[in-house]
Amino acid sequence: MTEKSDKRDVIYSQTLEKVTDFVFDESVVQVFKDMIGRSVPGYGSLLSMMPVLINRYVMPDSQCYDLGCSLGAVTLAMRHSIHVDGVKIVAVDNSSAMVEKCRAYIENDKSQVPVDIKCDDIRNSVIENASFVALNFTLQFIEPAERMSVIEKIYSGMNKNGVLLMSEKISFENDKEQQWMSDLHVEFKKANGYSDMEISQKRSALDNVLIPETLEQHKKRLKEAGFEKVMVWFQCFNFISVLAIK
Ligand code: GEK
Repeated sequence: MTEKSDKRDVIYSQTLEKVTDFVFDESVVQVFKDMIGRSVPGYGSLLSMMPVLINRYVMPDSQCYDLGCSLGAVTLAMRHSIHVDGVKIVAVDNSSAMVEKCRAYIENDKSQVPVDIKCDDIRNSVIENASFVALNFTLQFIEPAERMSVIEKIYSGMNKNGVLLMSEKISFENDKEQQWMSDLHVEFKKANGYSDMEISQKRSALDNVLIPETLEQHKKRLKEAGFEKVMVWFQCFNFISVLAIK
């Protein structure tokens, strides 16, 4: 499907008088696929592994959640990789523009696995009978003080042996590591055609919106919430993904 949402991201390509906080509005929806692919190192590789993870961990007669679903990339991977009976997918995003476009993609998709797409804040979502929950680059947009209650709620709505897949941009305690990894992230964006000005304006827009934590902070929170095992399964520069097993 070639459409509005497949446009190239030029949102920060002109000098802005004032850079305002980043929001997931209609203008972002239109370029989102391009934006996330050119901005998040490893996003495509990570998504390409979803079928393996979903096929391995989703249990029959359970629910799968895609929290912060955007245009439904993970939801679609779930739909195409679930080979057990009685599974429903719940996809949640609090951007109405994202949800509207996500609905269109899901309606166009042939799979019969039921999907309930909700325009809601994941802080309000009810999680129940979950065997697989994806927080793919979403927790980073929640106020740090509110992250624990989101993780605790997910944990208590999951079945025994259920899996939380959580991907995040991270920071590093070691200053040199922090510098190297953010330099590599900038190199990645430049290699993908973003100018220095675009990179710098986008950074300012995300400053108060995307708040990265260290891997240690994430692991500690997940363990405190009750997850038995927390494993990093993917890393590309300052972007990681973990599996947390109940
Ligand atoms: C993907 N998972 O393509 N409640 C619900 N949604 C939220 C909230 C919230 N409190 N805060 C942010 N969002 C996707 C990519 S993008 C990551 C996820 C990125 C939503 C927000 O509207 C956006 O759609 C998504 O989380 C984050 O695999 O852009 O870096």
